[in-house]
Amino acid sequence: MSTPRPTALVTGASRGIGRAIALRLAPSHDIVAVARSTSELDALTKDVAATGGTCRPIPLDVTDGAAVAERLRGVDVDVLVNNAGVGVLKPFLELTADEWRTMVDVNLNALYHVTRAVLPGMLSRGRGDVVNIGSIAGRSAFVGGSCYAATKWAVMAFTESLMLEVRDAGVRVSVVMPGSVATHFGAGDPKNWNLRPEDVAESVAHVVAAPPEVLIHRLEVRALSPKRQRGT
Ligand code: NJP
Repeated sequence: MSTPRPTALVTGASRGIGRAIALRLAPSHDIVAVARSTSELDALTKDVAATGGTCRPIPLDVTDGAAVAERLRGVDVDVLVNNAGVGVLKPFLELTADEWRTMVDVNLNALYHVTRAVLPGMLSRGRGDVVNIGSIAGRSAFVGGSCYAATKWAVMAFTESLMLEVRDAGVRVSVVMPGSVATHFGAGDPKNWNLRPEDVAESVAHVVAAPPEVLIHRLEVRALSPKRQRGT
């Protein structure tokens, strides 16, 4: 009898880094893909199936706590990747209250909703991985990042506190902190030197594949040099 494959739930899987993480983990995990865009989740599901994997799309707004609890009830998750995030990067006085609230809701409050839904199962099984996608903005502030950087600092603190809380129960909690990645995130066009979403996905796969007794708690991933064209 074959052993069932572990399940990886990825939020923000419809595009960008989350999509790349889902595709990277699909050869070794059954994927549960969460985001709001149904058509993009369907496209991911087809792409995963084309490589012989399985992907269950769950269209969901991760800021809706009641909907998250309802839709994730009974879903056993071995690996949770809290990746969904938004960035409105502009001077503080130009940020609207709605933009501020959305960033706090998606980048921080949703971590409560989604983690709260799947962590009890991990604790009862005595194993699991929670990988939060932070940012180097969670360590270095920048102009235009008053709210975004604040949410990513909060992700760092949440990650470390939860790690200390659940490590003895066998659950590993980690943060992967990328530099700039070529996605549709925030404003501005991707630069040639940016990290690719696949680079971040590789780091997440590395964290999850660590030997069972090893915890890679914090991983900062940068492009080698903004002064060099990639591949030169
Ligand atoms: O962003 P993007 P990235 N409910 O805009 C989803 C961090 N990061 O891949 O709902 C559910 O391409 C949205 O799905 P949809 C960043 O902070 C990035 O670059 O369909 N899902 C989409 O799948 C974030 O934590 C850079 O619109 C919601 C995804 O989030 C993570 O990387 C640098 C949602 C966003 O895809 C992924 O960002 C860095 C909601 N309410 C850290 N709202 C970078 N790109 O440079 C959004 O250091 N989503």
